[in-house]
Parts: sequence; structure tokens; C-alpha cells
Amino acid sequence: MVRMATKIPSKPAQPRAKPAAPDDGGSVVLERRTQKTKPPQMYQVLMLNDDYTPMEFVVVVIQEFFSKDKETATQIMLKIHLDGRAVCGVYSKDVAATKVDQVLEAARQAGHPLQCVSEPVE
Ligand code: TYC
Repeated sequence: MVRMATKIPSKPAQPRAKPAAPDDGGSVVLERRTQKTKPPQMYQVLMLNDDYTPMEFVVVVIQEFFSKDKETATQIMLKIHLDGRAVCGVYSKDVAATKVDQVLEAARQAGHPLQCVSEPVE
């Protein structure tokens, strides 16, 4: 299945040309239209703490799936460990869902109970 990361606006916002009035010599007036497309809703991907998943496994997962260097990944892992959860990255809806799937599959394969969720950014 092919997933697209962003929505294509159905109609680009462009100035609309008013038809020329009969006595204006053929000139065209462009009306300025305000932008109607909103930026897409973004989703944060969080990992949750548990008592069993090894710290080093979490660090490697954060490095691999969230493109963080080892120091940053270690800081995020420690925040999860201390606070119960932390944001690993912010993405469009489909990309966030894919990250969650990748983390859960890696954890399942390794036999760890690591949990990962995505939620809309406020
Ligand atoms: N609390 C785990 C431990 O002490 C480490 C851990 C960190 C687990 C982050 C999950 O998302 C997690 N081994």
C-alpha cells in the first residue's frame, strides 16, 4: 500500500480574475484571496516507560527510527525512564503511524514490552 505523507490542496489559492467590464478597455483586475489551506495536523510519537525493556535497546531504537545521535537518544531514554514518557519526534499522521509500527515490531521481535504511541500535537 502506498501512503502519502501530505494532503494535496484541492485547489491552490490564486488571485481570481474578474471579467473585464465593457468600458474598461479590456483591463483585468486581480482580486486578492486569503490563503484557505491550513497546515496539516502534526503528530508526536511518544515512547512509554516500563520496568523490563533494557535501556540500551531503547537508545538504539531511538537512534535508528528517530534519527537521533547517541547522546540525544540517551537523554530521551532517560526522560522516559524518569517521567514515564517522552516525545521522540513529530511527524505527519502517516509517518507517525509508521514510526509507531516500526518501534512496536522491533520490540516484539526482541521480546521486549516497549510501548509507543502517537497523538496529535496541541
Ligand atoms: N525503565 C527501563 C529500565 O529501567 C528503561 C526504559 C526506558 C524502558 C525507556 C522503556 O521507553 C523506555 N530498564
